[in-house]
Amino acid sequence: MFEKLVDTISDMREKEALEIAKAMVDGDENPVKILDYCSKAMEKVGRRFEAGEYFLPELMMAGEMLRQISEMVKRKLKGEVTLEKRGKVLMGTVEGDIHDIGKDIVSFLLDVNAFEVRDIGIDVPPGKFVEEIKEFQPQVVGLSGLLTLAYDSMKNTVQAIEEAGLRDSVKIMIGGGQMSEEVREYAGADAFGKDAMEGVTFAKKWILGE
Ligand code: B12
Repeated sequence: MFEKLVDTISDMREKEALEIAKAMVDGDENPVKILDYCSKAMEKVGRRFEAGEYFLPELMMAGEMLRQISEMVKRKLKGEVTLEKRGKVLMGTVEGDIHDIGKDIVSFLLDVNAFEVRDIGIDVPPGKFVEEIKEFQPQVVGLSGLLTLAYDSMKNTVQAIEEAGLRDSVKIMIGGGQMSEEVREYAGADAFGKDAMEGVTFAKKWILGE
């Protein structure tokens, strides 16, 4: 079933992919595992794009399929959990980058794990992060980015937070397709998360000491 999901998404068989996803969500499959396999499918799509087999319309279609599947999973998880919020996380995709599927997954996994999340969207300039930190006062800031140009945006964002005198009040995590431990070091962030669950793990560690 999981392999079929990966194949239908990466082969752009939208109707089938959504049907399979729905059957999995309605069945007893682990919702987080469904999203993991969707990410695998997106990697495949990305490789085909790189190889010149796919173009922008395919990227967009894949993005749309994943958004719909995320919504199904989200509804299912939302129905299962209602917990009192136990800390605040500010999430955004950094300046120059408009990819938001991964960020949205991180945001809603944090949400269902009882964190109050303020998601400030895509292409967010460093100054906007600073403004929002002042207003929302999160303990954790999550920066998402999928483009190599996001490396510098992440660095600039961390720098702006530091210049505003707010660096000691927040822990900063980064993530997204092209990110790595090296980028974390370059940007001056506190942690790099390879998937959305790691984002939840960091928030639990930093906010709840778990
Ligand atoms: C779908 C897609 C798009 C869609 C995005 C739709 C949307 N609403 O997001 C559209 C069509 C808009 C798009 C546009 C472009 N794209 Co694009 N896109 C992709 C694709 C195929 C999938 C991305 C995705 O959604 N993955 C699935 C999600 C779930 O994975 P994820 O984001 O990595 O998130 C997971 C983890 O990384 C983590 N995570 C994410 N954020 C965070 C944050 C924190 C704090 C933590 C802890 C964890 C975390 O959790 C998530 C779940 O586990 C990738 C290929 C790839 N391999 O990534 C290319 C890719 C990212 N795009 C690419 C490119 C080049 C572009 C364009 C420049 C194309 C163009 N010529 O216009 C534009 C960029 C425009 C811009 N300024 O941003 C390149 C980037 C290359 C590079 N080195 O910079 C890629 C890698 C494709 C490729 N192989 O060439 N794209």
